[in-house]
Amino acid sequence: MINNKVLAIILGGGQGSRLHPLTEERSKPAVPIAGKYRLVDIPISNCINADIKRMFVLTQFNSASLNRHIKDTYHFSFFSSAFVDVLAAEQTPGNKGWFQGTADAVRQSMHHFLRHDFEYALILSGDQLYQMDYDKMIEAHEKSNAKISIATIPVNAKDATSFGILKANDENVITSFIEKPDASLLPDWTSEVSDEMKQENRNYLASMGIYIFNRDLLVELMNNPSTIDFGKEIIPQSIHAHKTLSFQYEGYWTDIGNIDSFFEANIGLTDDIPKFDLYDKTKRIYTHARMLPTTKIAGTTLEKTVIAEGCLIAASKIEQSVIGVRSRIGKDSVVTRTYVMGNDFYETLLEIDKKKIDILMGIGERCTIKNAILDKNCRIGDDVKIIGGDHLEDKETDTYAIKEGIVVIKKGATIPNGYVI
Ligand code: ADQ
Ligand code: ADP
Repeated sequence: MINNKVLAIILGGGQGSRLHPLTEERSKPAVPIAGKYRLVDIPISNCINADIKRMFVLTQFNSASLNRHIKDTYHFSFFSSAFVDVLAAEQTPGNKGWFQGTADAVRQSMHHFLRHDFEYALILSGDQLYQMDYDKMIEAHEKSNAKISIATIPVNAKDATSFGILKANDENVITSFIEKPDASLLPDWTSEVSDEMKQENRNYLASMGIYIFNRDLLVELMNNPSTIDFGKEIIPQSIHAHKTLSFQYEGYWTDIGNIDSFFEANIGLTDDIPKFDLYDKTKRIYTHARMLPTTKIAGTTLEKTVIAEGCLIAASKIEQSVIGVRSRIGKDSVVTRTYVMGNDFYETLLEIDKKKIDILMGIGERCTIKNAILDKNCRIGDDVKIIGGDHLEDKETDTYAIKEGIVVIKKGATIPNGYVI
């Protein structure tokens, strides 16, 4: 039965440029991950797996790829009330056309939510990789008669400064909260955690940015136009006025909001036992069903590599890499620790001939590519060397950007034969 009590609100990204240049031409929820999915598929799939089938995705701008992806992927029965709707920031006389922060995004979209019956709003972040059963959180919320619940996870001191950190009493009711505390304040913010977490030095309880709000309270809180963010204002101001529960989670969860964490999360899928399990049939991750042909590989040594459908691969070696749909990799090329997002379409032999394309989509012959992300539809010529690493300084050109040693080739960029980065 559809979870009729819950309306999900997925926060699809602010103005921030943390995932730039992957977000240069698309909104953040549309960024491709794991070779065949998009960021937004993660929270949507978690919702579907918990039978929550009414979802709004809030995003800063309407991108064609996001709308097409949602429209082509999430087909619910005509007779069901299920939907996934994208709400992009709207320009009205009263606002400048951007969501100013997470709470502001929810506030500006309240009129859309209130048209639906729901008891609880489940507010989710659109840039996290995890598989969590929201049902258990909703159950705990109901049982405790809380007005707000926050999913929490133990983290170590290094990570604690980038999250909301909280303390809870024996009944898991949150008693104090601080958003992104300075390292000097941390000694006051440790919590009692399980032995397993203690061993990993994860002594701080962090907010996962996943919230349940009772409908009436959310309406009341959104009536105050001066609050911009959940983490900075709404949560710290609410915990003393309204019963707020900590729902502790200890499974795999990672923020993939910047290039470095996005890269590591993707490459992590090539581990022997990846922390994020795409093969668990009880926690399926859904995406666009493309009906692509199988992948063809000739003469390639593959080490710890995942390859999506429809690829044509003749490389000599691919190691610790994620190769996305319709990728083409030429002879004698070596690809290491790289996320190749793949292509949106195939170039036919006729097209190649007619347009006199000299650099085909994909990776050419005799290339060496390491520590890189290749966005969709890139054209990498022959004999190209792209070698990311700590030796590289951050920089940006028309065709690529370097962030924390990772080389990101922009969507549709052409890298000429023999080019070296
Ligand atoms: P941050 O992740 O720093 O901390 P924020 O930048 O507000 O918080 O982003 C939360 C989510 O909302 C992200 O998915 C982001 O893309 C999205 N988002 C941000 N601004 C938005 C906007 N204007 N419109 C639409 N979506 C927007 C928060 C909490 C911390 C908590 C961490 C956990 O504030 O307390 O620890 O999440 O990751
Ligand atoms: P994805 O694989 O990312 O989910 P699709 O399989 O839906 O995306 O295809 C991506 C988009 O590329 C589609 O909108 C498709 O129409 C478009 N596309 C297909 N062929 C071409 C082409 N020759 N030139 C540009 N875009 C194309």
